[in-house]
Amino acid sequence: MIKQLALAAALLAPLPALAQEFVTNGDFEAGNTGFTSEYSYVGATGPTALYGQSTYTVGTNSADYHNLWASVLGHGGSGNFLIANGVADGNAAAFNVFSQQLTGLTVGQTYLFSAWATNVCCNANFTGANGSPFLVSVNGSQPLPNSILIASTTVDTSQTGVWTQFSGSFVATAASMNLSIYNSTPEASGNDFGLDDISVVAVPEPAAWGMMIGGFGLAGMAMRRRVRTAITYA
Ligand SMILES: [Ca+2]
Ligand SMILES: [Ca+2]
Repeated sequence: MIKQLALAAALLAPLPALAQEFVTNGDFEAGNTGFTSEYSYVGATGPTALYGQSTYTVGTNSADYHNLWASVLGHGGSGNFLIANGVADGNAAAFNVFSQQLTGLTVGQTYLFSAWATNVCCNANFTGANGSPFLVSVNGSQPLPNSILIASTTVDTSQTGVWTQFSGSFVATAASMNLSIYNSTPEASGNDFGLDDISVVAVPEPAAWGMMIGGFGLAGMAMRRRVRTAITYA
């Protein structure tokens, strides 16, 4: 009976966490660490702190860094996020705003990338054009097609401060691959954005689910057999 209870408890126990996170500090709560950027980091706050194209910081409110930016908070309403003054597409010296070497990947495994983006431009004092499409590449920096394009999104001026999730999947071709997020708008002015909660997790394959379900089935049969055995000989 104790064995049966133990087996039943094991079957009822929560599944081990399938979603191992492969991105370090993707929520930026540890600050400006764990990733590299071709943008220039600015540590200080101030009304002109992020005036320069291709500058970025990790902060809690975009309005602290640019007097034309809206007051946008981190994804979920608080916390750190990456705040960037996006540069025009084609500026190869400052292309990737976020890059990180993913490690521990399994070749052939499918992974799901996702991240949240928002437009921080602008407040009512800004009268220029806007629009910040993102492209996300994996395994290499620019230019495409040397890297794998896995996701893109566009955050426009009417969506200032609205966090939008974008996602895509890729198959690992090496245990260590580069994840890069870059901005592809051709217009520098008004092209300013926030990023938060960048994530890469393995996608369970149908075969894996089948094996898991099959495993439960076998375990269930084993338990039923034990129960019958117990009844017969008790
Ligand atoms: Ca955050
Ligand atoms: Ca800009």
